[in-house]
Order: sequence, then structure tokens, then C-alpha cells
Amino acid sequence: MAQLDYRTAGESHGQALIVLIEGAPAGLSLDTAFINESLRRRQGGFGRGGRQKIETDVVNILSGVRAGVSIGAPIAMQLANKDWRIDTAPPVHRPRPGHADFAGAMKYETDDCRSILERASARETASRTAAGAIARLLLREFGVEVVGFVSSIGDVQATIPDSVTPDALTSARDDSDVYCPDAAASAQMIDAIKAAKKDKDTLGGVVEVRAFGMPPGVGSCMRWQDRLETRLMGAVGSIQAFKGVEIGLGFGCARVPGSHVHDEMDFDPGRAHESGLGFSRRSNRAGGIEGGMTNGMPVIVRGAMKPISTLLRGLDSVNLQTLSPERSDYERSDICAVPAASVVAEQVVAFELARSLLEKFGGDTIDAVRASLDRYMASHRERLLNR
Ligand code: EPS
Repeated sequence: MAQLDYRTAGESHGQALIVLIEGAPAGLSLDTAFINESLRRRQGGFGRGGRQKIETDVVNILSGVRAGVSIGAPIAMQLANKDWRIDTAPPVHRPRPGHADFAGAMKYETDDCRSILERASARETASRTAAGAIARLLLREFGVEVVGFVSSIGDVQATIPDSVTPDALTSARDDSDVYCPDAAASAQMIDAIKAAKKDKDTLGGVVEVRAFGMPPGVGSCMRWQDRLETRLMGAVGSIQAFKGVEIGLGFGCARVPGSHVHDEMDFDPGRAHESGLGFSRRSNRAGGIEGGMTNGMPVIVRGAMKPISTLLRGLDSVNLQTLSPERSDYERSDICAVPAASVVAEQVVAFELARSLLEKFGGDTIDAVRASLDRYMASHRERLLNR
């Protein structure tokens, strides 16, 4: 059986974006309305540019499905680009510092950055969102809910309590135009984006993803490739414009002693029926992961997104044709895409959790996965309660 995996193809102004998922079990309802809702969310958020007014991203599932249910075959999906004009789009000779333009022009031995930026563009994250929405549908079958949101934009930092439930987190996020569950911080973030727009500048921020209900013991400490840190940090760090990733307390762990980092444990046999099997922690600084594996606490991953490198005011650059100093080219872009990136982070985290969940409880059908997970939890409960 293939490992759950996906590939993407497509350029920002090419004919379409493509995603191919392999290794999804049979028997999963591929709810297109759910996938389209994630795509719609990715297109939104205060601070987006003109492209999102042109596109209405909707998924066309081409294979791997029969009557709306997965059949175990590769799932191919297409998202059409309305703004399909790659053949006539102008060349780009003045690389935008921070974008893929210059490094890509070196790599592909050209002075026209167009072909590079077309693929490097964050439009590719629409494909990843479609794949991640399917992973979220899969995780939901097993009671796992993944919620991504914005935790800071520029120097405006939200406060989000550790104890918040997935439903409360989701509804507070959905009430915010910047996908931030802290209403007061949201208002300040919007003001900061307006100020950046006035300055013809851009703003970055931090996104956070919390995954609730993962059973303990998913992931591995046996092979570095299979550690959840490897996969989650790689996945979030691979999102366009991301420059930092942390799990739980993250970089904060380095500044305080161990007694302020590790999460002390308790056990309550009356709660052994819950997904944590009755074990609880007094804190969750580990972000739900110890030794490459889930420990039953919510998984918490954050990623830092730099400000978008296409500034209306431009940046000093060099014309690759004439080698003279010039301002960088302007391509239509966003002032702040941190809200959209929080949606993408939610999807890529979900995909990695689904991949690791299937590695542990894998089966050809959703029912087989469920049986394997149920057997594992039942055997833990029997051991814990019969002593
Ligand atoms: C994006 C589509 C792009 C950009 C943005 C993300 O569309 P266009 O280039 O036609 O405006 O708005 O991409 C970038 C920020 C970038 O640097 O490439 C999208 O659909 O998310």
C-alpha cells in the first residue's frame, strides 16, 4: 500500500493547478463543498491583492472517486486558472529581492525571471489546500480536528488561551477578517495592514495550527525521516515566504530551565475512555510531540511568514539585462497574505498528521483504519484499567 503522499503542478498564470494524492484509503467521502470552503478561505483575509477578485477556486475531482467516495486509487484534482496568460505575460528583468526571481534566474541561466516566479508563486498553495482539505476529511473520521489561525501580524500579537476548544477557536477565527481568534488584536492587525498599504509596503506575521484529538504514539523515534518534527517543520517551512517554524514553546525552550519546559503528568482512570487515555499534562509546552511522536495533547505548530517581497514602492535591484541599478519590478501582489497562509499551514499540518496516522493504523479502507485504531485504544484501556 502506498504511503499517503501528494504532488502538485501548475503555474500562477498557467492553464490550471493540479494535485495528485496517492495512498488515500477507500471509503472516504470526498465532500467537494468542504474542499471548496477551504479554498475560499485561502483566497480571503484582509490584505489580499487583486488576483483573488479574478479567481474563484473550485476543485474538479478527476479520478479516484466513485459517487463522491474514494475508491483507493490516486485522486487527481484540478483547479482552473481564469487569469491564464503565461504565454503573453511580460518578462521580468529586475528581480524582487526576497522572491525566487534572482536565485531562479541563476539556476535556470536566464535573465527573464518570469518562468521562475510563475511556479514559485504562492498560488501553488491552492493545490496544497485541496490536498490538505482531503486530509482533514480523513482525520475527522477519527475525531481529529485541525485549526489554523493567525497569531500575529507585524508587531501586533494576539493572546489565545491554551484551554480554548476547537469549536470556540474556529468560530472566533471565522469572525475575524484576518483569521485571528482575538477580536481586539484583529482590529489592530487590520489597522497595521492599512498603514502598510499606505506606505506601499508589506507585512508578515506568525500563523499557528492546533490539532486536537490525535491519539498518542503516532510518528516515530526510530527513523529521523518519520519523526513528526521532521515532517511538520518541513511541511510548514515549505510554505512560500516562511522563514521559521516552531513546535510548542519552540525557541522559547532555549531560554528557560527544564522545570519550566517539560510538561508534568497526571493520570485519572475515570478519563481513560478519552483520546488521551486518562493521562494529562499540566502544560503543553511540548506542543503535543515528544520524541517524534504524539503524546495525546493538542499538536501545536507555528510558522513565521516574512512580508511579501513584491512591494508597491519597489526595492533596490539590478536589471539582469543591462546590469544597471534599478528598482525591482512590480507584479500584482498582496499587502499581507498571513491570513491566507494560516489556511495553508492548517492544510499542510493536517496532511502530515494524516500521513503519520495512516502509517500507524493504515489499511485499504477507512473501516480497516478505524478497526486498527479502535483495537489499539482498547488494548491500552485494558492494560491501564486492569491493574
Ligand atoms: C496568489 C496569487 C498570485 C499572487 C500571490 C498569491 O497571483 P498574481 O501573481 O496573479 O497576483 O497574488 O503570490 C505571491 C504573493 C507571490 O509572491 O507570488 C494566490 O492565489 O495565493
